[in-house]
Amino acid sequence: MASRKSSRRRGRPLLLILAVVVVLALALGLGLGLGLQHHHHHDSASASGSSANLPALQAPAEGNFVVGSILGQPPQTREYNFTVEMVQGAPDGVSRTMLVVNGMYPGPTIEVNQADRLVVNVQNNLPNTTSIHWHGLFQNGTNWYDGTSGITECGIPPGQSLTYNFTLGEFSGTTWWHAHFSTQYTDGITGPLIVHPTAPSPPGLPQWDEELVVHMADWYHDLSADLLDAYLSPFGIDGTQGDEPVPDGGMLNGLGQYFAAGTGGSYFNFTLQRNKTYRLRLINSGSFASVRFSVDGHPLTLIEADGTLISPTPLAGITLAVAQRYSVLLHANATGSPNSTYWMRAAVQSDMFTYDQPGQNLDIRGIIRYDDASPSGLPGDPASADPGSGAQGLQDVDGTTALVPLVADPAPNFTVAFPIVFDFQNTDDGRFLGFINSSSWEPLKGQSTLLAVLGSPSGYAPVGSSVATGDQLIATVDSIQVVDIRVDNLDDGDHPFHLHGHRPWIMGAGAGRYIGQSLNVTNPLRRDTILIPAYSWMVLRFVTDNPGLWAFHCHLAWHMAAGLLMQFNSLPSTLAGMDVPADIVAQCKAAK
Ligand SMILES: *[C@@H]1O[C@H](CO)[C@@H](O)[C@H](O)[C@H]1NC(C)=O
Ligand SMILES: *[C@@H]1O[C@H](CO)[C@@H](O)[C@H](O)[C@H]1NC(C)=O
Ligand SMILES: *[C@@H]1O[C@H](CO)[C@@H](O)[C@H](O)[C@H]1NC(C)=O
Ligand SMILES: *[C@@H]1O[C@H](CO)[C@@H](O)[C@H](O)[C@H]1NC(C)=O
Ligand SMILES: *[C@@H]1O[C@H](CO)[C@@H](O)[C@H](O)[C@H]1NC(C)=O
Ligand SMILES: *[C@@H]1O[C@H](CO)[C@@H](O)[C@H](O)[C@H]1NC(C)=O
Ligand SMILES: *[C@@H]1O[C@H](CO)[C@@H](O)[C@H](O)[C@H]1NC(C)=O
Ligand SMILES: *[C@@H]1O[C@H](CO)[C@@H](O)[C@H](O)[C@H]1NC(C)=O
Ligand SMILES: *[C@@H]1O[C@H](CO)[C@@H](O)[C@H](O)[C@H]1NC(C)=O
Ligand SMILES: *[C@@H]1O[C@H](CO)[C@@H](O)[C@H](O)[C@H]1NC(C)=O
Ligand SMILES: *[C@@H]1O[C@H](CO)[C@@H](O)[C@H](O)[C@H]1NC(C)=O
Ligand SMILES: [Cu+2]
Repeated sequence: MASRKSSRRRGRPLLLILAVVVVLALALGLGLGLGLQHHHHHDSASASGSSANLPALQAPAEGNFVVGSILGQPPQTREYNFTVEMVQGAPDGVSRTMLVVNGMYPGPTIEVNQADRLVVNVQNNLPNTTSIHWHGLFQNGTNWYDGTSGITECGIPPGQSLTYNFTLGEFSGTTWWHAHFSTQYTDGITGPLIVHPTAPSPPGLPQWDEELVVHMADWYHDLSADLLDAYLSPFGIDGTQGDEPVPDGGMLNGLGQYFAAGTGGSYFNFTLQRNKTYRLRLINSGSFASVRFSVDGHPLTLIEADGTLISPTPLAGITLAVAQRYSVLLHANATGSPNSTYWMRAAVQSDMFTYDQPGQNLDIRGIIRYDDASPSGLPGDPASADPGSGAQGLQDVDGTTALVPLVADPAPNFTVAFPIVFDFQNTDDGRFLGFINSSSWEPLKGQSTLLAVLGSPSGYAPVGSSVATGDQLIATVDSIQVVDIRVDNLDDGDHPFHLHGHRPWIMGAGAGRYIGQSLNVTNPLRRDTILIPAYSWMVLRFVTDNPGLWAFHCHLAWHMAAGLLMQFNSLPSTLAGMDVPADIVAQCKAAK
């Protein structure tokens, strides 16, 4: 178990400064220089020797991002075949080894209606274990298909396969799927997941004609396993323990622009029909940075946040924290550009970056092209990001406090509260890890928490909160209760926390610590990924009516891998009467 020692981060203790000096001297002495770790293949022709035989990444097709045609179809089972594999790709002009599904980045868009059954056969052709998580879905009665390595499964071993088979339940809206093993999704194992509602649209929801998906991310030129090693090493990636790997660029629907390497990749193009209204489903599938989305010449109207419909809110642009989603409406009637083309912008936000990344380009773009535009015309004036005359005075909005759900969904009164604190700490073995209370999570070896709980329903993680073997901080509730998670962020960074299997109400938030401030029960926002700002408190509320082990973690890939994760164990007595599929149990045995 990793026990903590001190909680200093960017106020460096003298010891660490000395250690950095020693390492600098060593590195110089060995002729390594600094920065070697993270820009060794900026030449687009270069690739690591082992990648010579890898298949090539496919170019993203516009059709993978057009959805909506299945809306209204009768309930049915929709089947997808996923092959997870290594490919060689240069999505921003820089060649690297990527981990992807079916040779595509982003992977195939999954599109279902809420009453459907989804079956995904996943074949793992990687040299490492993998698993696929269906972000934001409830998995009510099928906790074992949540896809969380170490928690609900042990991962699919190399060469093996697993069929995920579940219904959608309460969720409808915009979400995504991604690998949930270490930092693997950072390398490309992600894609959109769109769930259309079966219920009719509520009054007040504006109509649209077409639906498009915009899947955005920050982007690294190195394999995440290597970046993670450097991040968790005694001296950190840049000489300072805890400084997260800084991305080289970003992606919009699988294309980015990295000009330092030469051509700078390409731009993703959407063709729009004049006078139609489009629902753009925005996803930040990245690992570290928030992304601000806007479209030159077009004001936007926000209507959805993480599956919750929002009272229509006009805005100039919107910033998505990692793993958050929004839907915005865009009316295609702009006239300002002679070529009838406009930039879509995915501006990668640098506020969390702690060191310079040479060559970095954070100004990531795609193109919206009207059907009356010449096929080769580029948008004018690249420097202008003006949302147009219709957007005078429009602001962005805060995704935690400023959004009002379209359909009132008042929170029930809480019955049980779990206070927690989180921060980053040095351990007594010299590591620098994320802690919730005094635990830094590590996946169990050859076992999932789910199987551990099933093996000992009252003993492994008794009702209440406890720290089980291997730093598993688990809060167990064995009856239907309304839980308040009272979070104090004691860290100097903002963290997008995600609760699996639920869409909690955000009951209140503010600077400092939670000392009983009043909460908002009237119509608080519900969303599954919530940005918790530095040095602040937040109260999240959910109902334990969904049996299983549910991870609650920071979605920054580096922080989750550094242990910033705890689990809720809901209704273990109900779970004890359910059978975990034999293949999932067998894959845990294989992982031993
Ligand atoms: C998935 O693969 C199986 C076996 O190869 C095949 O029978 C099935 O048609 C495939 N399904 C889809 C949706 O491609
Ligand atoms: C999926 O689960 C349903 C319900 O348990 C079952 O009827 C069906 O056969 C399963 N499908 C596959 C492909 O395993
Ligand atoms: C597989 O895991 C090992 C150990 O973490 C790592 O060194 C290696 O880079 C990983 N391979 C890939 C393709 O991610
Ligand atoms: C779009 O709407 C404008 C204003 O109503 C109209 O003048 C124009 O003809 C329309 N264009 C198309 C292609 O429908
Ligand atoms: C585009 O349509 C919006 C209403 O959706 C209107 O407010 C705006 O003036 C129109 N812009 C142009 C250039 O016609
Ligand atoms: C998108 O359109 C621009 C302008 O016509 C073009 O330069 C670019 O190659 C297109 N992108 C792709 C991926 O085809
Ligand atoms: C229109 O597109 C062409 C071809 O890409 C480009 O040369 C021209 O500068 C564009 N016009 C404007 C006003 O940007
Ligand atoms: C919730 O609590 C408030 C005050 O604390 C009380 O007025 C209200 O009746 C309670 N609601 C329910 C459903 O118990
Ligand atoms: C976290 O620590 C606080 C303070 O020691 C304690 O009151 C709380 O119960 C702990 N939370 C959990 C989930 O164990
Ligand atoms: C509670 O949240 C709603 C948004 O859902 C907002 O309109 C209202 O002003 C908030 N009330 C308080 C007391 O903060
Ligand atoms: C989960 O299913 C149970 C039993 O069908 C139901 O009572 C409960 O409300 C469901 N919870 C969610 C979150 O869907
Ligand atoms: Cu974090």
